Amino acid sequence: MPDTSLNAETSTAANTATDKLKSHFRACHLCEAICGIEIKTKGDKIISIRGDKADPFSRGHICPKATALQDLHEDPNRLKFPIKRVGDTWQQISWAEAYAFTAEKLVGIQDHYGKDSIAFFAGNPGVHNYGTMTHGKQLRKALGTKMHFSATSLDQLPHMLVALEMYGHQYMVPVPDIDHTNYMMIIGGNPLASNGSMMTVPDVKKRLKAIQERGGQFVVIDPRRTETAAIANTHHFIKPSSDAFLLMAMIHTLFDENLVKTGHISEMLVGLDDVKRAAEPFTPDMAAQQTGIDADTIRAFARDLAMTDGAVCYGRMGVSTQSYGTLCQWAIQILNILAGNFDVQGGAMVSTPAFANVTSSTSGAGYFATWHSRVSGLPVFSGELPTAAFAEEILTPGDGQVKGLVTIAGNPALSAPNSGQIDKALANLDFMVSIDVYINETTAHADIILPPTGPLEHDHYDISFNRLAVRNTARYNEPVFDKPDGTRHDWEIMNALSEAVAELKGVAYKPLAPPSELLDMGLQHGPYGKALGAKLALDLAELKKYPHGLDLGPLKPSFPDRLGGVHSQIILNIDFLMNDIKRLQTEDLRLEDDEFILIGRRHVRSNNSWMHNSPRLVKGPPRWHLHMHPDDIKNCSLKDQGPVTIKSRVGQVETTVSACNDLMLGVVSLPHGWGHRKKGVKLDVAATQDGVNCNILTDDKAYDPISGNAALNGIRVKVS
Ligand SMILES: Nc1nc2c(c(=O)[nH]1)N[C@H]1C(S)=C(S)[C@@H](COP(=O)(O)OP(=O)(O)OC[C@H]3O[C@@H](n4cnc5c(=O)[nH]c(N)nc54)[C@H](O)[C@@H]3O)O[C@H]1N2
Ligand SMILES: Nc1nc2c(c(=O)[nH]1)N[C@H]1C(S)=C(S)[C@@H](COP(=O)(O)OP(=O)(O)OC[C@H]3O[C@@H](n4cnc5c(=O)[nH]c(N)nc54)[C@H](O)[C@@H]3O)O[C@H]1N2
Ligand code: SF4
Ligand SMILES: [Mo]
Repeated sequence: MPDTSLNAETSTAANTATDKLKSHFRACHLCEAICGIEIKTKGDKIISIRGDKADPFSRGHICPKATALQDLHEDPNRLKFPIKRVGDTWQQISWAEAYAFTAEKLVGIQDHYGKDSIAFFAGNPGVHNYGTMTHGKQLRKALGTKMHFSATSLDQLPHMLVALEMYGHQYMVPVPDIDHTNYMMIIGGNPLASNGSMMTVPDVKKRLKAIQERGGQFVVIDPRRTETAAIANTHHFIKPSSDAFLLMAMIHTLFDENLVKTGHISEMLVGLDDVKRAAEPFTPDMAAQQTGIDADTIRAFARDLAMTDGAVCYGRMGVSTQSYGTLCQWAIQILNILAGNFDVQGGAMVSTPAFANVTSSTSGAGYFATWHSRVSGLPVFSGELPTAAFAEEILTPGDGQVKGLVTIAGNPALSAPNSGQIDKALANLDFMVSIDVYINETTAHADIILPPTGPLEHDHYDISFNRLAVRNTARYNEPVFDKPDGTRHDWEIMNALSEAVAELKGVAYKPLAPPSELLDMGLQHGPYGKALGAKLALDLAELKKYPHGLDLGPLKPSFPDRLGGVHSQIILNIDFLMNDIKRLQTEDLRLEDDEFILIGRRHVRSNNSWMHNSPRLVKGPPRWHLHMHPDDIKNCSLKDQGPVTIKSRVGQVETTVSACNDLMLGVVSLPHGWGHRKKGVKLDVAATQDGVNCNILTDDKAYDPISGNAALNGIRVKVS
């Protein structure tokens, strides 16, 4: 059992009685919506957390997770100092000892087994933490390993791969111009629960309703009548994993009914005829049989997209993390392009952020399939392998087997497919270090945990999400609290560990400047920057004058200027996707009589696997039940609110089933991120919750074969 004296008091010794009430403005970093918040403090205490009405982007909107920042900040389970495993207990050690020990272990394993015997797993919160964004690669570079995995391949890899192949840069991802669109099609996304993804859109409900108020409409296509579907103009059930048929049939219809109009980007397009030929077999009638959406409706979708002034098609997790993830994301781009909705107001546009703006000649464009994983031959994407291959690379003996692991802000034991196998793999390592704030299902396997400061103890700028925002904005926020004595930021840990590794290897290491200095440079050289003579003359000092955030205006058309250099065209007929269309033609989605299809589910009071230790978020009715249509419950002789066993090819779980009219017949839904009662986990509040880990059921062999992205949705299960 972990030693409970780990978190020696680190209070900044404030006397709250005499301290003044202070207001701090910052962005909530918990999800992609980056809402502005106002945190009132007295000394080292948080008094209140509210929406920041003066934030021009979020306009005061927050969700229940924002106030949970206080729980996170005050959480007695949150680690502050390094701990090292000693038998079955943890011992607090100094940072110096922690760095030396970790570097020695990592380099020792490499000396024995080779450079690539050390792997990395980087999780989602790293993208929400700008110190991890700027410094995350340092340690990997210092170790020189090519074995890197992340949540990208459990998520948005298809978006990035399509952006790379079509537009020439992995980060050139168009976002819906939601504030000006008159028709929005949402496929496999539930922004009312997720608050938007690959589309930074605070206050999404109001923004969706505004489409309707200006006479437009939005439609939702989802196997579940979601919270978003409930307020949409229309909702259409779709059979899970059949979306590619729908999208191809819509492309077919655009050609068939002469609705293709490519406007100002016509001259940039390569391969239009190939796309037309590829879509030919996918008639609306054929797609209707596969999807369950009737042919006339499919034709009407295509017409609405092409004939509405300012329309956009947007697809998210439901169509990314399934077996046709890349094909779906490609088809969505194609639809927006062919229907005249690409790079136009109200359509899909690439943002122009103040920091890390992307053109096709921006460095870090990315690369794909230049080498493949050792065991299953899955393709590399921009320096990382699909997480579907993570466990087998640890468990399969032979040259190149992974023996040591570094996790950074990730919880693959709950978030990656076939968790049973992941668990085995983590237990099989010679050494594991986690840069993380909790002893959770993953880090409980570590030999050493190096906890960074909490979010309110460091400054903040959203690198990724400003880039995906539906309006150009920038916001820098100072830390709310001073860093407690003796604690370290993520980026400081990364620098120090890299230095320790370099020293052991006998090479020089120059620590990377603090994130704020890198940000300052980037802002100066960005599109609004001082260095480029822009009117705003932006640098960090200037940006600090806008504590509520700086509004940089609506999205604007930016092609062809954004293209150039090696990638001056938009490639439509990507070879491997043209081939994947042939796979689709022979796809058989039929189920056996007693089979169900498992999909996921998100809830606004939960956030992947790591916020269930917040008392205020987990209160209320349980959110981890299996949802199932009442007729299916009856047919399976189950009882509403009764026990249920769910079985897949790789695993089995027992949980509680709830009748839910919002699900399509034959589809069951279980959220991910639950199941915190494992031995060794130190999450006292989360442990009071009964949920099970749904990734015991998801299959490491179920992935999109193009990208290797995990198919977390559309898993065949039996229910009893
Ligand atoms: N079945 C199923 N599985 C899924 C999904 C699904 O829809 N269905 N969704 C997938 C998706 S989209 C994602 S993004 C992944 C997420 O999966 P992961 O990224 O693996 O997991 P998280 O639950 O986000 O866990 C984040 C970890 O970061 C730690 N942490 C939090 N803040 C910080 C910080 O500031 N610094 C550091 N160093 N650590 C921090 C937390 O303690 C926790 O251990 O899950 C995927 N898994
Ligand atoms: N509250 C909260 N917010 C979050 C998160 C969270 O865990 N909680 N996680 C964050 C992260 S990491 C991400 S990546 C985003 C995800 O953001 P979203 O993608 O908006 O979130 P999901 O709720 O996973 O939405 C996926 C939808 O796809 C549907 N679906 C499943 N299978 C299929 C299919 O085959 N076809 C179609 N058409 N639909 C399908 C599901 O029913 C679901 O409604 O949310 C982010 N925001
Ligand atoms: S929607 Fe909620 S979790 Fe997301 S940024 Fe806003 S307040 Fe934070
Ligand atoms: Mo995600």
